[in-house]
Amino acid sequence: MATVNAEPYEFEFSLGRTALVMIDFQRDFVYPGGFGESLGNDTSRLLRAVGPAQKVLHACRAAGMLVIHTREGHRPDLSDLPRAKKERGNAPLQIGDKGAMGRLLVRGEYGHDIVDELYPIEGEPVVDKPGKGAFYATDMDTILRMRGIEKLIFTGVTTEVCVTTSVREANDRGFDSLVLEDCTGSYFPEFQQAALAMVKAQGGIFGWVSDSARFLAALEGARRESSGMAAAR
Ligand code: C5J
Repeated sequence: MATVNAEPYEFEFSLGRTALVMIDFQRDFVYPGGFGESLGNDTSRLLRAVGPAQKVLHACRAAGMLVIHTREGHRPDLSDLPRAKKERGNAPLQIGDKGAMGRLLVRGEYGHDIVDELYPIEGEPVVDKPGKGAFYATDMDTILRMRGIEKLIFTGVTTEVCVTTSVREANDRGFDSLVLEDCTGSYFPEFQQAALAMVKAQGGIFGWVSDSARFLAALEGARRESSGMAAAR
């Protein structure tokens, strides 16, 4: 068992029952020329989360934890894109229109895919989702339950939209969620703070919040403990 120093109190997890969830680290959100920028956002605020998330990703892979990635996007014929989502924002470019990295938020396009630094490797499930939440209209819940997962470590973008929508969905399905603050990003600093405050309010009404340094320290402790136990056998 590993214990992470977190708010509102310590978060305990075991390697075999915990998954790292990487929400929507797609070029369309993180880089200029994608969907995020088409809505008038400064993408550099999201790029800051990539370095810390990469450290966590490598450590979780080394520890043998399940890593699961999500991507927000739509079928090329846009048959799964609700009118309300397409028209919302009244922006000059809409989902499905051609941008600098291909058609915005369309599966198979360069911009829709995950940034190189965090690219999935063989065996890591990638969940394509048409909505904000990782569980809506996806097989996320099935994949987690088939592996006996009970606890989720959340990273990703954007904090107040797809990350915390997924945390709320996970909460209602009985999972415990820990959000790593510096591995998440928002285009709006005030929303970053507010979204994380909401997760941990009222004794952790949706989950826990910590950061990459505190999580990595706990993971290292768990790894040392399990290799010590293996050596003693
Ligand atoms: C948004 C997301 N912000 N992944 N998507 O539209 O947070």
